[in-house]
Amino acid sequence: MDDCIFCKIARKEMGRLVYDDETVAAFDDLNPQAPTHVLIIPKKHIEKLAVMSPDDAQLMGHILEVANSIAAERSIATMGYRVVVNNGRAAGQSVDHVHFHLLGGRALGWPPG
Ligand code: DGP
Repeated sequence: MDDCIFCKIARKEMGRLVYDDETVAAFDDLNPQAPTHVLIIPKKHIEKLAVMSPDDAQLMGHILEVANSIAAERSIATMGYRVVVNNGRAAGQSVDHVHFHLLGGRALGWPPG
């Protein structure tokens, strides 16, 4: 998608990736809500979680593996961390390219707001 900001980041036209492979990219959130706040995305443009297809299941599972390895790299794995997907406006989704938030490095409250 030409005008999608996360597609541009995945294509390295802006920002800086902290993880990059054939199908997945990750970068630090512009507005971090925790000491570690990384966004992990499929390079394929998928608007939101709800519209993923069965063919995307492996890709989504791979994103969770990437989340685990970034958490280990950032030394937040032992303490605990959270992986969040906001789906739709009422859930707080503001960018229409599915993204997994990896949050950690502090105690995280529950339930979320
Ligand atoms: P959400 O509200 O779930 O759609 O999360 C979108 C996140 O994306 C939000 O935490 C801020 C972040 N974000 C928006 N634009 C940019 C950007 O251009 N660069 C980076 N690194 N993060 C962005």
